[in-house]
Amino acid sequence: MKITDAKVFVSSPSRNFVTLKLITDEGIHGLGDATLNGREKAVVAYLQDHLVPCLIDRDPFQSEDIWQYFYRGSYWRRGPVTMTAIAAIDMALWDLKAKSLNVPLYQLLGGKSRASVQVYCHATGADIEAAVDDVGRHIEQGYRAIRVQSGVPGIAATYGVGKQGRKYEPAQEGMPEECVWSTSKYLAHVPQLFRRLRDVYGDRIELLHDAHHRLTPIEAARLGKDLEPFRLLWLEDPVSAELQEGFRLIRRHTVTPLAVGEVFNSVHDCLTLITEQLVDYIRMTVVHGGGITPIMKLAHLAEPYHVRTGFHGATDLSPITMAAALHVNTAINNFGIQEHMPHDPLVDPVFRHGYTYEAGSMLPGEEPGLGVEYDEALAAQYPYRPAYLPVNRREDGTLWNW
Ligand code: CS2
Ligand code: MG
Repeated sequence: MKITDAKVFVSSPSRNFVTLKLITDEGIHGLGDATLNGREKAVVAYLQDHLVPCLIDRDPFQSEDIWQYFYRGSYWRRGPVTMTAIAAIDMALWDLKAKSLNVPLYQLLGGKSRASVQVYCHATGADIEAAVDDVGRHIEQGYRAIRVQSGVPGIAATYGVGKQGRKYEPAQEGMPEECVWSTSKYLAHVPQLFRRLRDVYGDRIELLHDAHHRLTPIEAARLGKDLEPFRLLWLEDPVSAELQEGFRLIRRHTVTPLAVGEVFNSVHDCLTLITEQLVDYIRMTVVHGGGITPIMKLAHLAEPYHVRTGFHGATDLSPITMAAALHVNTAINNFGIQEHMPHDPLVDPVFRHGYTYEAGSMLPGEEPGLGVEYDEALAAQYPYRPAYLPVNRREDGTLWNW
């Protein structure tokens, strides 16, 4: 089998997605997600101008060699644009391989290690009581693990909390919104939120929280300590993730489990965190981490260090990445939990998928390959619209972590 053509699509059914389609001489095609929130066009150019021309006439079964060719061969390694582009190709190759063997992808990754994949959802509210109510709604939908974010008194807009009761979306059309951040107000507020949640719901559910990289290590250590009585499943992204050594300090002070990695794109970004057991869950996922090939290696590396996976699954990752994550999660031993932030209803008809949600868990489905089909005609009805994540400033105007 040979790759004869490749197409890169950009479509915006409610938000932007970049999709790669690899076409072969045997009439089978493979799909990959190439979406990098707020930087979509950079990945399109990287794929179209630099990678796709090198793919023509290659054997799509050689997924390892093709991955190494693009990773090692470029001289310029790593970085989110590069790794998202390589990830799209890698996903499409695995999709093609599994389709041509007529098996769901998880069968090629080790087969079924569990009956289903436990997911966590997002509950949010403008204030504590609104967040408590939203948690109740998600319990009714069957979720047993819930990430909770709420507005912070004195801060006008909090990332991760929808505006005017709407669901939040990790990008907004137009130029980036500028928000104001106060660490002291945040640190005083979050323990009150989780105290109330445990008062109302007891131990019926697992609770998670995302600090969105906004703290310093000693502030994160304080928050972790303050949250210990409320037994979180994890505290996510407590500090900006570049300085892995910063987690040593947090770890010395708190037994609140830690999760990190949604902005990582290489095993080198998490090597210290894993080998020193500084985190409990690693969140680097298929689309931004270079594809299924390196994510499987990452999971296997983490296994002896008691680090489990907790892959990123926000709405800016397309259903192709969700499908890939579910196949990986089904096969590996050290799966922890999967983020599930359901897409807008416009998305699923464009990316018809075999994966399903039921009672707090998901299944990858039994269709050959990833189990996703891309409706090109429908996608063409939703042209690209520039959209960005917000930026954050501290109260004195200093630019701060988003
Ligand atoms: C968040 C995301 O899902 C999460 O954990 O941190 O909303 C994240 O901010 C976006 O996916 C970034 O594109
Ligand atoms: Mg996050």
